[in-house]
Order: sequence, then structure tokens, then C-alpha cells
Amino acid sequence: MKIRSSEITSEYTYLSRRKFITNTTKLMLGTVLASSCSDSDITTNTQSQIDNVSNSIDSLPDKLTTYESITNYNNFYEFTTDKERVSILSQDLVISPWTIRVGGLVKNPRTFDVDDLIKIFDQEERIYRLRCVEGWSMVIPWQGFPLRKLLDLVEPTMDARYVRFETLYDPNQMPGQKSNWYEWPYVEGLRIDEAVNDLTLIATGIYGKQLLPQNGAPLRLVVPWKYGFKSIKSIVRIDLVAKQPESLWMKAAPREYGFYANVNPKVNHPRWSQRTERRIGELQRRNTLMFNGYEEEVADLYANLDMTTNF
Ligand SMILES: Nc1nc2c(c(=O)[nH]1)N[C@H]1C(S)=C(S)[C@@H](COP(=O)(O)O)O[C@H]1N2
Ligand SMILES: [Mo]
Repeated sequence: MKIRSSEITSEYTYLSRRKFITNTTKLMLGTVLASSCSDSDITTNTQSQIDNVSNSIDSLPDKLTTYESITNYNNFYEFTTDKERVSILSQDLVISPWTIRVGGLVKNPRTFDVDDLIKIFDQEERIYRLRCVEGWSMVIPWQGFPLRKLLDLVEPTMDARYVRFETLYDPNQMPGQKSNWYEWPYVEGLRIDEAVNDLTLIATGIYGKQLLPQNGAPLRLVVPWKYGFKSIKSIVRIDLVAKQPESLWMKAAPREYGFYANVNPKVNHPRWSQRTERRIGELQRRNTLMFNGYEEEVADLYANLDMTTNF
């Protein structure tokens, strides 16, 4: 009788091994492409600030969004729902010292100081599209490390099937948390195979500079094929869990926001079309791409999922 390797190792171990192989292949491809795509003036003079940036695995022909726009047009409801005021209201967030606890269904639960964590892993550059469910998008040159590397350190057990993320809860520093429109803290989740996918990043910076509070300093998730709200900011806690986590948005508007939230131009939001998007810095709207343009990398994760809904 044939035994699938997923039955004799944990799902986690199985998936990470598989993903490691694709990772190596793409890294090689990235080295060739990366040289043609750095058209930003900020990149040139700040690149030296990070000593160990490897080449992007996902270089894009799209023009980068300016540092100015990325850091001044933000969604971070813990501060305000006004995108142009997040950068002002978040300036005093204390981002150092900062600890992050990684636990739940793992063999080695650990609490990391963020400064140590950043030293453990090489920082890679990844240029990704970010598509907000509201219908705007950006192209952001992140630095960070694959979430998979962090999960490897804590060794998820056989029962771990999902990853749950939580943002800092501190209404004194985050005035938006005084509103009870939402159930704080902000929570998000991924299926474990999504979490170990090559594209899934823990970001620590943008344009070669440390992340600013408005972008989710000191550590935020980036899942480029999903709507932006999945990319949870200012994470203090990551837990491996058995059941699908319920996110803040699923609780706030269960008929509008599902768990998967994969970018899909064919599935409209109940209140607006998702067929096109406004790229910040451009005049014409663009067509929204399936999985935000990452179909090749992620479509096989959803072979058994109904793609006519977003839930
Ligand atoms: N904790 C937290 N994370 C969050 C949000 C938020 O309000 N709180 N907004 C999300 C949404 S809707 C988007 S589009 C992105 C925006 O990221 P950016 O401001 O860095 O572009 O962050 C996501 N992560
Ligand atoms: Mo968003």
C-alpha cells in the first residue's frame, strides 16, 4: 500500500519541504530579473543601510509606488479610518522594545525580541503588488523574511492546520481602539499551506528603510495574492491552531469579508465591483488580476475551493 508522505510527517513538515524546492528555483530566476527593476531614487541611497538583502524573487514590470504614497496613504483602523491621517496619529507608537510570542500547537513556543529576530534571518527584498479590497493598489518594495522560516523555529505539531495572527492591543497608544465598532485586537489567519508558501512574508521594511508605524512596524504580514486586510500589521502574537481563526473583518461584516479573501476580479464585493483597481499614482484604472497576478505561484492551493465566492 502506498503511503503519502503527508500521512507520516506532519502536514507542516510536508508542505515546507515541498515549498523549499520551489523557493530555490525562484531565487535563481529572481537574480536574473532583479537588476532591471530598480527605478527608484530612494532605493539607491538607502540600500546600504541593510547589509544582507538578497534579490527579489518576484520582480515586477510595474512601476514602484513612491515612498511618499506608501507611507502617507494607509489603512490602520487602530489609529483612524482616515487614510491620510494614519501617518500622523501613529508617529508615537513605541516599536522598540517589541516582543512577539509564537506559540499554540508547536513543540517550541518562543517569545522573540524583534531586534533579535531580525538578526536571525537574512532580510530579502520582495517587490509585491498590494490590492486593497476597497479597489486601490500599490507596488511596494518590502524587506523581510518568509514566514515559513519563523514557523520552522517553533516546530508546528501534527494538529496545526491554521496560523492565527494578532495585532497589539493598546488603546492608549492606538486611539481607534477606543471605538467599539470593531472587536479588538485585529486578528487574521491563514491556512498552514498558505502560511508556508514562498510568497508569504513577514515584512520589516520598505525601500531599504525600517518599517514606519503606519505600515505596521515593527513586523507585519504580507500576503500579496489576498486582499490587503489579510496583511495584518504590528503583530505581537502568532499561534498555530487547529481550527480556522475568525478575523476581525469576518466578525465585523460576515456577509462582506471571508476567510480566504483571495484577490479575484470575477467575485464582486457585495457593494462594488472588483474588476478594476486604481493604482496609486496612475490616472487610468487597471484591470485587477486573478490572485493579484500571483496565479502561477498559488492557484494550486485552491484546487478544491469554490472560486465563485470569496469565503
Ligand atoms: N492591524 C491592522 N492591520 C491592517 C489593517 C488595519 O486596519 N489594522 N488594515 C489592512 C488593510 S485594509 C490594508 S489595505 C493594509 C494596508 O497596508 P499599508 O497601509 O501598509 O499600505 O493593511 C492591512 N492591515
Ligand atoms: Mo484594505
